[in-house]
Amino acid sequence: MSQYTSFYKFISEEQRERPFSGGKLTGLLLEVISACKKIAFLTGQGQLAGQAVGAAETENVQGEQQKKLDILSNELFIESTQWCGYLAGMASEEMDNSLSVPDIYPRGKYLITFDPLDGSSNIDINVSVGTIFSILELPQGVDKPTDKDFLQQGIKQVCAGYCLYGTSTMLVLTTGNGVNGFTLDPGTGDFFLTMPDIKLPKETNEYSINQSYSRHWEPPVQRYVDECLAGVEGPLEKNYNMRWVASMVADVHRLLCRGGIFMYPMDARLAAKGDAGKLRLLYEANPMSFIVEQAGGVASTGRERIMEIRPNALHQRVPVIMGSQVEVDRVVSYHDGTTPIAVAG
Ligand code: P6P
Repeated sequence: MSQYTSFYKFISEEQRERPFSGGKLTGLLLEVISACKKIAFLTGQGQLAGQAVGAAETENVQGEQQKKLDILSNELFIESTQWCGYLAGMASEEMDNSLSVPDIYPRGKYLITFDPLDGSSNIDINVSVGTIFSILELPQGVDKPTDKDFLQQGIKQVCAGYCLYGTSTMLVLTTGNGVNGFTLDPGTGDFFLTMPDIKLPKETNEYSINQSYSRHWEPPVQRYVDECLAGVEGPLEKNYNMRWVASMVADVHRLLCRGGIFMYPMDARLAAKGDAGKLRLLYEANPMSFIVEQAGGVASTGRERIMEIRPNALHQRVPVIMGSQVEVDRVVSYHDGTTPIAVAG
């Protein structure tokens, strides 16, 4: 008898505490998790997946070279969820526009945004990648959703999660009642509750940023990172460690496990390209912000709470500074009164 609670038992007991939920979100989540298990199998095969790995001949709407696994993972996600009757439509990093559930299937009350394989450039070097998803409610009176129906503030999310394909496969999820982590048992194909009620430490001595862009950063971020580098002799009076996996799911999972601050801030390089950040609001920043806040952390652009941003485009990019409250609050305070970099229009 496993000492751990299965995901199905956990979510069923959570649902019992919400008698009016009707089980629709549970039903959708079970299909999302089914997609994640299939993606875990594919990524776990590595080069043995033959034709499935390597670069595709295409670019996504972001202008990023797609991997075959990006496209496969996107297709797996759609196939696993569109039929279930709980979903009305979906939006993905890998698709220019949103997709309404076809008329051959019943449409439900939820919308989902997702990045099917975040950090996919790490596949070729066998470093962790992940799936990120966010679940919203279909606006009242809408039957077939279009892009505008997905443009909801992060505070409207009913669920957010990620699946990390790492040394083990982990699902981390919030439905607004705290954050819980589940590990996949490859033998049975079940997820088991291994990190109940995750709480993000308020303090940290670990920061996460791509240091190679430091000459492009805004002064508040340069000031904070310089203070971390100054260590115990500097104003923060402690030594810091630095980590950068270049896979948001892996970097955010680490700070949920042991504290930290993850930053993909605005920089002059991005502004010159006309981008308001690197990471996408609807399927990276918002779901991760929901999880981080539910675990007791803070998620900001440096100048505003990420989950209060009113989206204006499906693939909108934002600056991201999230993690341990004391550190994020400090970086936000350094932004006070400063003028943001003008984005080329
Ligand atoms: P850079 C992966 O492509 C991603 O979207 C995030 O997962 C990750 O944090 C970031 O980009 C890495 O960006 O510029 O360091 O390669």
